[in-house]
Amino acid sequence: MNFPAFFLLVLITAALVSVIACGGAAAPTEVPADIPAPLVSSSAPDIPESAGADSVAKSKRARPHISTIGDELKFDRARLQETAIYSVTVTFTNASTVNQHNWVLVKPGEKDAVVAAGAEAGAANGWIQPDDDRVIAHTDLLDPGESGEIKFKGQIGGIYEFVCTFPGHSATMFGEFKFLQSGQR
Ligand SMILES: [Cu+2]
Repeated sequence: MNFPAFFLLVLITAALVSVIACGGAAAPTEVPADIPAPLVSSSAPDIPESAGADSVAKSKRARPHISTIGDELKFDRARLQETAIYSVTVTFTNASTVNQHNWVLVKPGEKDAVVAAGAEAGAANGWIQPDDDRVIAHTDLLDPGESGEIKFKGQIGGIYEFVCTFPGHSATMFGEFKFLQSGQR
């Protein structure tokens, strides 16, 4: 006597559950109308993520920024460091309101020689001797408030120097650019 009652209860429960499940399933069909909108916006950030090859390529391109410390004859970074990579694009901002500056990357130990040659080359050459093979890369001579970009290849591991070759600036406007080989620290 108890079993039939029990089965009836089970049947009713099962029926109720399926009705709720169907009802529950029916209601969500309207919710997805809302969900697709967030899905669209969340799939947009997925695009850069899925472009894995591209992000790997980007990781081989360093884009350091350097600036002057306001009107001081100093760069805001005394040291830049990159692991040997495909290419580097340095952005240099002349934050001074009065002075012209440049950013010149030179081979190890050649800073003073490049500055001396630049002083002879004069303002007409942006204080850099044309075709100086000790110079790896340099920005233009920037007026106050200007920014310049320079792109160059990653260098063989070592400690290079950067300097502003404007006469009188190199005593304080210089720093190290350290290139590390992959796996080096
Ligand atoms: Cu300078």
